[in-house]
Amino acid sequence: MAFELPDLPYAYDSLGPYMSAETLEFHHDKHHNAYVVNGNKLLEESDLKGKSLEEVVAASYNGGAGGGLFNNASQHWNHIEFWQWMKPNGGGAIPGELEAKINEDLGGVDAFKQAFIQAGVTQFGSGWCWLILNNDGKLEVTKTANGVNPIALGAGTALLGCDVWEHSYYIDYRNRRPDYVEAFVENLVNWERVAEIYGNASS
Ligand code: MN3
Repeated sequence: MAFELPDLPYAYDSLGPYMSAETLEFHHDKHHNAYVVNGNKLLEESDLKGKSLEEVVAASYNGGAGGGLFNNASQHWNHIEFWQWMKPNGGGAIPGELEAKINEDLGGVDAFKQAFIQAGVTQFGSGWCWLILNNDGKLEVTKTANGVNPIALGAGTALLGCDVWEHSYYIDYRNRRPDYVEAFVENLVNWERVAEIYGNASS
């Protein structure tokens, strides 16, 4: 099954002032599209053609030895989710059941936000910070390098992820990655989407 670039689920100019139309045009139309185009070339030459995207990500990671196919497939998956993890007028209240779980496992919403921002800020170089439901059924804040994600690591379910590659924030925030991750958590996250993934993963 060939990879396909999904449309953004909102207008390019609808996430301002926290993420500009220019950032979304480059990030979605150029960067994400390149993962799709390059991934399809590599998929065509691989024996994973016909597998689901999740299966391609897991199989091509190969214990960390994954090459071009893994990098492009994982970044394709990461970005499909990333667009849906944001919405216009995002942030705000976290749906009750998820908020209770955050309070129980992570010491409260403020502590979660601090940990998530810290993970994004301390990811050296390109990568992602995550809120995952781990294999023990506990919430956990993690970070990964480059395109590595919880599917590759078999680390549980990704409930939320923030792209901390420079292409995600440099137009709007220059070198101020902490300000970007804070704006993501406070003003961009689509918590209904996060709660939906949590509900599916925990039921
Ligand atoms: Mn990106």
